[in-house]
Amino acid sequence: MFTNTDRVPHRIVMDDGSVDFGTLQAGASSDARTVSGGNYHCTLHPSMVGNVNGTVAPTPAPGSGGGY
Ligand SMILES: [Cu+2]
Repeated sequence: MFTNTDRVPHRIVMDDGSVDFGTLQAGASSDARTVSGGNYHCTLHPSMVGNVNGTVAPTPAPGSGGGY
């Protein structure tokens, strides 16, 4: 899910075209979508790019002993 905290609309699309989050107006949030990971860009601002690594949350290695 993306939330647009900017003052202008953005439209996030996965580079492979698998998911289009649609145009998000300022302050709007997209629907929650499942993505397999990869790069994305903003179709309205092609220089805006990013990456989704597909990892939901980091998990400590078993037995690492670091803990919290
Ligand atoms: Cu944009």
